[in-house]
Amino acid sequence: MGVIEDQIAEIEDEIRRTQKNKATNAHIGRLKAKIALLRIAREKAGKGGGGGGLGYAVRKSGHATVALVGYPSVGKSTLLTHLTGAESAAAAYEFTTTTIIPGMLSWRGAAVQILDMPGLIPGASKGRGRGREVISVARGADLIFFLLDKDHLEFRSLLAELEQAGIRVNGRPPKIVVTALERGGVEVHSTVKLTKIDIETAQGIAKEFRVHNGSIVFRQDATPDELIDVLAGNRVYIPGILVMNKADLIPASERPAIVARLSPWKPVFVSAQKESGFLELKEAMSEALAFIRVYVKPPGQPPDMAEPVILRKGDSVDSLLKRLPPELGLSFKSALVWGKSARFPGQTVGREHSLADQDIVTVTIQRGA
Ligand SMILES: Nc1nc2c(ncn2[C@@H]2O[C@H](COP(=O)(O)OP(=O)(O)OP(=O)(O)O)[C@@H](O)[C@H]2O)c(=O)[nH]1
Ligand SMILES: [Mg+2]
Repeated sequence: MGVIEDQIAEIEDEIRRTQKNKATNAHIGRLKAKIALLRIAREKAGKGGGGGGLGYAVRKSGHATVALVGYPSVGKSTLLTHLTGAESAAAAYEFTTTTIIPGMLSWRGAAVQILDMPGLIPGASKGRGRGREVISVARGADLIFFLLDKDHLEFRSLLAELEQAGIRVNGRPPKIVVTALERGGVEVHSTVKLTKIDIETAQGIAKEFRVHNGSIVFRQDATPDELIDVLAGNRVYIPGILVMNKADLIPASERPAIVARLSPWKPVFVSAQKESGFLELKEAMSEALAFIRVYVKPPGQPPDMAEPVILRKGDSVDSLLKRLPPELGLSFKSALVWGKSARFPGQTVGREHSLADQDIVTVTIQRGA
């Protein structure tokens, strides 16, 4: 264990020993902020000099990327192979997979890249196993499948590993705005009643992040951890789906107990080997990835309804332009939109406009460009 590791362990210990009450809130908040900062330092140190970025050379492709995360031997490689046809060796011993193996799944016109990964075990974020690399790939994914089998129902420790690396599964960015100023101390404002954090704690956490002057505006009843997430700034918010594999080994009578144990998560039961439950899994996947279909209508012609452009909810006209011939992006003037995202049919919009499912879009370009 490194020096940073020791420091983190020491502070975690101090938090455990500290009695939790009103008088110690601010102190605990600052300790948590210190841990967050040390973890950021650890990530930076772990990346080394060479290039940085992903530990593995995986190029994202398709409309979205799904990472398969789970303990060794739960059936990640079997699932990849049966879902996409990509070969990834499966075997009855642990750590069969030692690198990232991609496959492609076509579903309702969308191409989804699935990444098989080495098994993940607790301690991964501290560098155990291939954990660091697995986590860095998961960070870049658009969706995570947590694979379980009946001998590995305890997935919360893996979730904690991802949490420690700044990945917030099924979370949303906290509605907190921090603005740094030159002087005047740190002012705390809120548009809702704060029940989980007090002003002193918020100010103390901000100080740890070197925000000595400025304002913190809470638009939700946030926790100290959520304020730390906003100040740390390197968090990613990724949807996750629990996939209960090897369902062929689970008698129907045992399912309710498993469902109860995993609550409030709702697992999708599949058998990678027998290819059962795949339809439900793909439906859950495409819902989580929130694909939308946008039809392009060349000026003066009917829209091309046969080949929609696949985008994701919240994507803008700019994302659409990236999928069209580059000339359109370069000489872009405006877009005309018909459909749910338009205030009226044929509304003129700019690059920033968010599109909706089934929209029809005409791109107009500058003359002479
Ligand atoms: N009965 C049953 N066995 C399965 C199923 N899926 C996988 N297995 C078996 O479980 C064992 C492990 O499968 P793998 O696909 O290698 O598991 P993995 O998660 O990729 O394992 P690592 O690469 O070591 O992390 C193999 O013996 C598979 O045949 C399933 O749906 N049902
Ligand atoms: Mg494997």
